[in-house]
Formats: sequence, structure tokens, C-alpha cells
Amino acid sequence: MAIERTFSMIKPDAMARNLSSEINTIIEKAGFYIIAQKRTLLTQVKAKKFYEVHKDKPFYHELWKFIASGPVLAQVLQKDNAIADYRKLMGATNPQEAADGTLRKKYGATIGENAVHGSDGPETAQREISFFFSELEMFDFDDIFIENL
Ligand code: 3AN
Repeated sequence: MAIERTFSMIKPDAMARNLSSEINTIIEKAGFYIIAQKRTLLTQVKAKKFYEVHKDKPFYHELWKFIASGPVLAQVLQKDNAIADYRKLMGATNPQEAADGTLRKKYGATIGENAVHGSDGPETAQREISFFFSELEMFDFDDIFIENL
């Protein structure tokens, strides 16, 4: 399987409950390397832009309002098969339907306030990572390994 990067975001509900370290421990124990992360507060303009693929959905307004309602922890995770594996670790969008042991089951409250976000495919991952991070802000274990050969 190929080494991949995916974008993760710990959402305002989980941040307000001070859960970022606890969630990061689970992420790291599942084998992901957090190769970049930043705490930030999205403006409403940026929140709308981040979620613009959902602009025709009935919950768009609720979605961008919530993500701009408090600080988030934006992250880039790296691992074999990172995109699908992180979706699995997060669990179903609706915490009530999420499998036991998943982040959303453990920490999510509702379909909107569901603690974490993760990219749903390679193109989305690319777009979401570059929305928050420049290449210089990420380190890559493979690069470090090659340099030290
Ligand atoms: P996922 O984050 O699991 O890929 P999507 O792509 O269906 O889920 O939805 C994007 C985001 O929109 C989700 N993170 C979720 O919090 C929110 N969302 C989805 N459906 C609803 C809904 N019916 N009401 C409010 N928010 C929703």
C-alpha cells in the first residue's frame, strides 16, 4: 500500500471540550504520523470556502457557521493508506451510526457536531491540505530517511 497524506481537522466541539491531545493519542496509536498541525480560528469567509463543495446542501449554512464558531486543530496525517484508514478511525458521519471505538462514536454528539473531519479521497486531501498548509510546513519521514542514507 502507498504512503498517503490526508487532512484531518479536530472541530470546535471537540476543541471546546479540550480533547485534542486525547484524540491525537488515538490517531498516533493507530499508526498515523502527524506531519503538520496548527490551531486556528476560521473566518466566516474561509469557512464558507473550505466547505464550498457542500454549498448546495441544505445544511451548508449550519456547516460553515459551526466550523467558524471556535478554534479548530488542522492536521496533516501520514501513513500507508491514510485516507481510507482515517475515515475508518473517524467512523460514520452520524455518531449514532458510528462503530464502537471510532472517534465520532466516542466524541461526536450530532451529525453536525461530530468532533473530527477527514478527507474523503485523494483529490479532496490535496485540496484540503493546501488550503491550510504549505509544503514547507510539512515534514515527510520518507524525505528524512533518504537524506540520512
Ligand atoms: P463526512 O465528513 O463524513 O465526509 P459529509 O461529506 O457527508 O460527511 O458531510 C460533510 C460535513 O457536513 C460532515 N462532517 C458533517 O458534520 C456535516 N453534515 C453532514 N450531514 C449533515 C446534516 N444533515 N446536518 C448538519 N451537518 C451535516
